[in-house]
Amino acid sequence: MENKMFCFQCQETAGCKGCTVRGVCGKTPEVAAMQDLLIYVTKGISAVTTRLREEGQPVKPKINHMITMNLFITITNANFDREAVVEAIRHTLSCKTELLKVLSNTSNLPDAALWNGGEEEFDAKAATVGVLATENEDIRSLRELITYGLKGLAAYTKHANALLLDDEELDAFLQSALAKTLDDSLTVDELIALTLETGKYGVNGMALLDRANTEAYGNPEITTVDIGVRNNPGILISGHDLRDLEMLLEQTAGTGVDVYTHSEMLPAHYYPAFKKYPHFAGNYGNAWWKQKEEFEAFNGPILMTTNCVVPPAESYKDRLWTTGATGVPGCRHIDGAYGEVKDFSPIIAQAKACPAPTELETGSIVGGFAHEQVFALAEPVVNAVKSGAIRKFVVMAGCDGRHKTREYYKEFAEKLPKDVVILTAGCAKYKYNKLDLGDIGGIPRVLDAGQCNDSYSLALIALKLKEIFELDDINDLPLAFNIAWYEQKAVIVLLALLYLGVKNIHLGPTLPAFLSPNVADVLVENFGIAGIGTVEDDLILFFG
Ligand code: SF4
Ligand code: SF3
Repeated sequence: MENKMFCFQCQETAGCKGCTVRGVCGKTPEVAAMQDLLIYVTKGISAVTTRLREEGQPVKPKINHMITMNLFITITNANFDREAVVEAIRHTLSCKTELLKVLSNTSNLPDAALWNGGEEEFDAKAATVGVLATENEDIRSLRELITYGLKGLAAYTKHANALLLDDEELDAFLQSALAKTLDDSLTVDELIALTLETGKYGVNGMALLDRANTEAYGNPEITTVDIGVRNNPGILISGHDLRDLEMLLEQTAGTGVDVYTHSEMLPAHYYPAFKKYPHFAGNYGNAWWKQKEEFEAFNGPILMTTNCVVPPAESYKDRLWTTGATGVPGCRHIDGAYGEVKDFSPIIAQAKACPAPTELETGSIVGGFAHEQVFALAEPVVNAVKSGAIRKFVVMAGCDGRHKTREYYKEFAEKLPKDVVILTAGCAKYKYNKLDLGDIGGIPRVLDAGQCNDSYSLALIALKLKEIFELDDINDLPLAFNIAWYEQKAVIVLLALLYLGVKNIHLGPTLPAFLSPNVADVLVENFGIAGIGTVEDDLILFFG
C-alpha cells in the first residue's frame, strides 16, 4: 500500500518505524503533507537567505523570525491546523519571491529555492518532497537528525525573539544548515560534522534563551509550588513561552481570575518576576500527555503557548485557545507579533463564566535549581560529594510521554540508591517530581532546573563542578546521563550535550527511528550513546 504520509520525527512514531496512515499524535495525512511542504519551502528560502548573506546583503529579522516560526509549526504536537500551515507556506513563498529579486546570483540554487507553485499545486508537490524523497538511508537519517535539531533550536530561538533578543549569527547558521540538507553533494562525513556544529549552536541557542529569560524575569530560585486549587475561576497556561505568561498575568491582575501553570510552564513559578502576582495560583496537572482528562477537569480556559497540544475532546474544545506556533482546527487563536501586547481579554471573559478548577491533588513540589541557584549552593553540594554523602548525580532531563515503557523512569527514580541526586529539566520530571525522594543533608534528591531548554543550566552546573574538582574531562565527574526524549527539542538538547563532549548518554525509552543503523553506529562508537535496559540492569550499570 502506498504511504499516505511518512513521519518518524518523534519517539512515539508508529511501530518505532514511522507513521504512515495517521500520526500517533493525531496528525492527519493532510496536515503531514502541508508540514512536509512547509519544511521544503523553508529550506528553499533558507538557501536564498544564505546566498544573500554570501553576497554581503542583510537579511531582515522578520525573515529570520518567519523561518524559526515555520520550523516550530512542524514540531510534534504544535500545529494540527492545515489552513494555518498552508498560510505559512503562502507567506514564505511570497517573501522568497521578494528576496529572489534582490539576489544577484541565482545560479545553481536548489529546486526548493526556486519553486513557487500556486495553492492548487501544494498537494502534488508535497507528495514529492517528504522525508522519503532522500533515497540513501544514511543521508536521509543525517538530514533528518539535523533538521529535527534545527526545529528544536528554532523553538528556543523563537522564545528569545519573543523577548526581543536576536542572534543574527545563530539565524545565519540555522538557515545555512537547512540549506545544506538540500545539497546532494554533501557526504556522510560532512553531514556528521554539520550535526555536531548544530549541537554547538544548540548550546548558543539555549544560552540566548537563558539570557532572555533571566534578564527579563530574574534568576530562578528555590520555590515551593502549590499543586492544589483555589475557589476562583482560573486560566491554565501550558507550553514554554514566558512572555505569553507575563502578558496573561498582567491582564488577569485584579479580575478575580487565577492563573495556573501546566506541564512545561511549571518552572515559571521559579522566576522572581512572577512572584509578585497574588493570583498566580500554582501548577495544575502533569505532563502534556495527560491533558485530555486534566483539561476536562480544569473547567476553565486553557492557553497553549507552544507544543505539546493534544487534539482536544469536543467537551472542552471551546475552552482551548492557541497562540504562537500552535494551532488546532476549531480552536480560537490569539495573534500578536513580537513586541506587541497580545489581547487575552476574550479568554479572561470566558474564564469569568466558568466554575473553579476541580481539585486533582493537593500538596506542593519544589524546584528552581537553575545555574545561579545551584552555584549559590555550591559549597554544601561540593562538601556532600567530598564526604561521600552524594555518590553520584544522574541527569534525567527530557520529555515525558504516554507509552507504558516510560514507567521505567518512575521506577528508576524510586529505586535509585539514596546517595544519588537527580538533575532534571523538561517535562520528563513529572514521572518522579511528586514522589517523596527526600534530601541529602538538606539538598533535595530531585533538583529541577526548569524547562527542557534549561538543560543548559544542567550543562553549566556540570562544567562548574568540573572546574571545582579540577578535572580535565566532564566525563570524569560523578555524573550519569539517563535522558528521556519525545520530540525535537530533545534532539537539540542531545546534540548540544554531544558538542559539549558528554559521553555515554543513555537515551530512551527507545532510540530514534530516524537513526539509520550506520548513523546509530557512529553515535555509539564516538559518543557511547546507548538505549535503556531494565531498571535493575541499568541501576547496576550506572551505580555498580
Ligand atoms: Fe508520528 Fe510523531 Fe510524526 Fe506525530 S510527530 S506523525 S506521532 S512520528
Ligand atoms: Fe515536554 Fe513537549 Fe519535550 Fe519541553 S512539552 S519537554 S515533550
